[in-house]
Amino acid sequence: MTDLSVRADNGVDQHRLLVTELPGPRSRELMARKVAAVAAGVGTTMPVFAARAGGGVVVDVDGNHLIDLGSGIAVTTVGSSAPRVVEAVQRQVAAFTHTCFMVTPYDGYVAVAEALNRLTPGDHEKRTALFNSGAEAVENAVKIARVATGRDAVVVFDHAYHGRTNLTMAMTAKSMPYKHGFGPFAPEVYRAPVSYPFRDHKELDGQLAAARAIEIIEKQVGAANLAAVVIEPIQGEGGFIEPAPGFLPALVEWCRSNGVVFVADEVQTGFARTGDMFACDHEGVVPDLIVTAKGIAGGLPLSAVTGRVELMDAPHVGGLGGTYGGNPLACAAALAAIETIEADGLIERARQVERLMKDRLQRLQADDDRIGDVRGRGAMLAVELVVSGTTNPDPDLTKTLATKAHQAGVIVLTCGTHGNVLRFLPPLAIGDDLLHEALDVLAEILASTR
Ligand code: PLZ
Repeated sequence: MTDLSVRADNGVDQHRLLVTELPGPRSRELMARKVAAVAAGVGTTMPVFAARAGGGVVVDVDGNHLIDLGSGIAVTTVGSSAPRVVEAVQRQVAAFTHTCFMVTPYDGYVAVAEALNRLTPGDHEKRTALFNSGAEAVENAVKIARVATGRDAVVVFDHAYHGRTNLTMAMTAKSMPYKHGFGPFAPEVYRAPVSYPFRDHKELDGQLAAARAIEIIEKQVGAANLAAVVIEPIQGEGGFIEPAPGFLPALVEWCRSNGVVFVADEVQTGFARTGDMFACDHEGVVPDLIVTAKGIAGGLPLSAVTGRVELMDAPHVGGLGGTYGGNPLACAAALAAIETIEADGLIERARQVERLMKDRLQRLQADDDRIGDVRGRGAMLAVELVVSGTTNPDPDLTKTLATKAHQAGVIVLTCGTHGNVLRFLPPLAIGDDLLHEALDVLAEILASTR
């Protein structure tokens, strides 16, 4: 029995409740206005408009309460109305909204830089620069690596996702919908094979997968031309692909001995999401530069590049920046989000979410050979769906399951190069009962599609 007395701090009842069909009449009306006013290229996962959100629930404009297993794509890790974030932003908005850090700086920016220098992997001397979006931070990491090394080339991986700007489109692997028709793309971006345990030969362990990538890099790019290797420690949009143990450490070692900057794109994996503060921590990987965004600021737009002082200080004064980068509201939110992660033990909470969800997903898998793989870490988990008795991707089933989950009031997202991965990214403010209920819904839907 769900405890209806449980409420998020902003009063949102923590239970699933459907008072209309989904989408309800108000959402339909708003969707008609959206179609008439918003560019068609900006799609939506669900045709349901949000009114409030908190804890593990999004309330729509018709009063339906949806269980949130998406966190607005891994952003609201501390919750979508985390009390410390709300309070800090309210205090800051009353003080001032913007001066531009490049004009008259303010302490919030410096404090976020100090926090990132302290929290990111490695105890070397670091510096940080702040930006607005994940893509913008990835671009800046490449700028920094290029100026520091005097080299041009950048290596990324199969299934990678790094953003939608011109350079990051070149770095992103998947054509549709991210790149199709939007070229020409930035030059000097090369792609290497990643480690994908579910689809690689069983003998291809992390070391061998790294050796395969390194051989291609050496032959097709040449270490002497290579500024940076950029990789998501667990790939996000590409399918929640967790490389075999040893893959990332071997790549780092090769980068170190060849003067290549190793850049971890932790935009999706960062800030307690994977059961470590950063996914790199899992294997003790120390990136030269780390790119963060999403979970950093409880929903306000902020991103960062943090790294070795000698790399970060390579660009000339005035070479890095932007009008809004490190906006005071976003910095206040980030400091409050970081405090929430540390004070509320959210890293441990992510590990609890993993234990609860993985156990149930693995039990579903034991009875259903369409679940080819259950994977991920912390509150970044996924199932890869395949045609029964094969490893062939089943994007149609994935789409059907997602749509049925949405209609039942559970927000889930899909991902993967083949669109056959159902991913789960609950906010860490969600309760166990809601996780169980969402998994009950998933189990029913799986049974109904057999
Ligand atoms: N790097 C690893 O996951 C953003 C994209 C959703 P921005 N992922 C969600 C979509 O369809 O646009 C992402 C990421 C990784 C970079 C980015 C880009 O971050 O803040 O969206 O620019």
